[in-house]
Amino acid sequence: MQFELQHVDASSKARAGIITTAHGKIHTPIFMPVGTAGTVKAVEQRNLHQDVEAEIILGNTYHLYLRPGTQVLDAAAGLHQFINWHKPILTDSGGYQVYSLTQRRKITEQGVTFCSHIDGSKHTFTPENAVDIQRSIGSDIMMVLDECTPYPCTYAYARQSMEMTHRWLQRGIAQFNKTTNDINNYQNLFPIVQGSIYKDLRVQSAETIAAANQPGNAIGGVCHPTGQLYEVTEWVCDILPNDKPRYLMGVGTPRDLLECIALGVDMFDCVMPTRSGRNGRLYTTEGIINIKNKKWRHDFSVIDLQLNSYVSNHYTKAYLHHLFKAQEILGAQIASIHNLTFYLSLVKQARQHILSNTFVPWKTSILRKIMEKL
Ligand code: PRF
Repeated sequence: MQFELQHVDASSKARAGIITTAHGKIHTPIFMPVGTAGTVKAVEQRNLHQDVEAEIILGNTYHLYLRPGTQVLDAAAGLHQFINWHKPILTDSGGYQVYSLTQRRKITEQGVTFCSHIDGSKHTFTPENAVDIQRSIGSDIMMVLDECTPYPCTYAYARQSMEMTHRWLQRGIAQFNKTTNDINNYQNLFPIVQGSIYKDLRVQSAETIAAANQPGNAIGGVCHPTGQLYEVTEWVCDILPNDKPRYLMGVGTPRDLLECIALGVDMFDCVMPTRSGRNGRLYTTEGIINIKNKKWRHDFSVIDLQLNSYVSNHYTKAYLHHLFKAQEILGAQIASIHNLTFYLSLVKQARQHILSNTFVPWKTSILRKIMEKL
């Protein structure tokens, strides 16, 4: 994997770059739609290409391992073939989903043992098999197994957990280095910074992760309120190497994206555009809409004239309101495609403004508009 840092904004730390993978180029800053179980929920791959213009999507080791399982993925020659998506894929390592989805789980030095949320069956993820499963998936970027500390979390717990995540990193790298993959020869492994909200731990973790010298680096564990999200992101970005992409995991709102781009983050993923879409919450260039609200019942203007995707500039708010009221599946589809188009368009505009050194004034003016509730 190659990362070309093209430009750093003159009045912030925002960066524009290009990542080259075996499945094509990614222009950063980028947002990655979340395709948990081999599907970006309610959005067909063709729409991801043609409407959303996604350059990379996410998959989850946890879900894909439980279903369809590595036997099917191996027989299909990997996830790209299986789902008919031939651009880059990043997979999360499974740890985070174990912590957020399963009730009974046990974390030890060896790994994490959990019961499937599907049928209760017992499984163990280790730093080694997390790499092996992601080899079967064939993702372009795989993540190491980590522990995402809960929030809030004591200093003592955060330190112990971070140290274990660092030991898991060494095991993950060792496994990565002694395995290969016929279906994707150019897989990459990203380590993850942890350390909760404690500055000395975050600094120590960022230094350890930088020293691991992988092709890109991720920032995890930032599930906490906005103020600390920006603070933690800034501490870590200032330490992670400039010549490698930085991925902030699971973030966030349009505001979070722009504020963290300003701090030097290059990659984001979040379920927000798709999950909010399924709930009838739309991000538009005019502001935020709850399409279920009766004020849209007679509004025959299109969802968003300024976005390029077909659904945004052909279907009316009144029609989408009706689909949600009638609980029609098409409502969730249109809203998900629309919201993803909005997110991808936002990072694309951010990139253009970084390249022309107008990012900071643009960010201020656009945030005022798009975060307003309509
Ligand atoms: N670790 C992993 N995946 C994640 C996170 C993390 O810390 C987050 C942060 N909340 C989202 N996804 N492996």
